[in-house]
Amino acid sequence: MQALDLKFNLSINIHTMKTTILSIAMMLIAVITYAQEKNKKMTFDVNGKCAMCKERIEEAALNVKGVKYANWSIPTHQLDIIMDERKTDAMKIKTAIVAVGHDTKELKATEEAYNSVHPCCRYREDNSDDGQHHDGN
Ligand SMILES: [Cu+2]
Repeated sequence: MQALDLKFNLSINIHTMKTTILSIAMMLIAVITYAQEKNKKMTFDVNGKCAMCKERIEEAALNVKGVKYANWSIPTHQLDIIMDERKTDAMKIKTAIVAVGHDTKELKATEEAYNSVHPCCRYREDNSDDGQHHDGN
């Protein structure tokens, strides 16, 4: 009789434990899903110079799955993004941007990618169109 009781209690405890672990896991998933925004806005610096750069940068960003909006400003070099955080992240977007030759703060374009941009877009050599950073007159 006692052995049966013990077995019974043990099976109940295992069942309770499983239920507890399951509810914790479900709560965690709910929290993570909630934290990921469908229309997450973000802004970061991207190097470039002209309207051609603008087109190239925005196209590269918009080609990333989950990016809904991309607008790069020529004078400020700021790229405004709206993205679905469940599908993409900032690093993926930056990777796509450096792949077409434009530097970001964290990631830099390879020499090869940089050389693929139009000669008038060579932002590394010439800062004449850059309104914010004057290295000297
Ligand atoms: Cu350009």
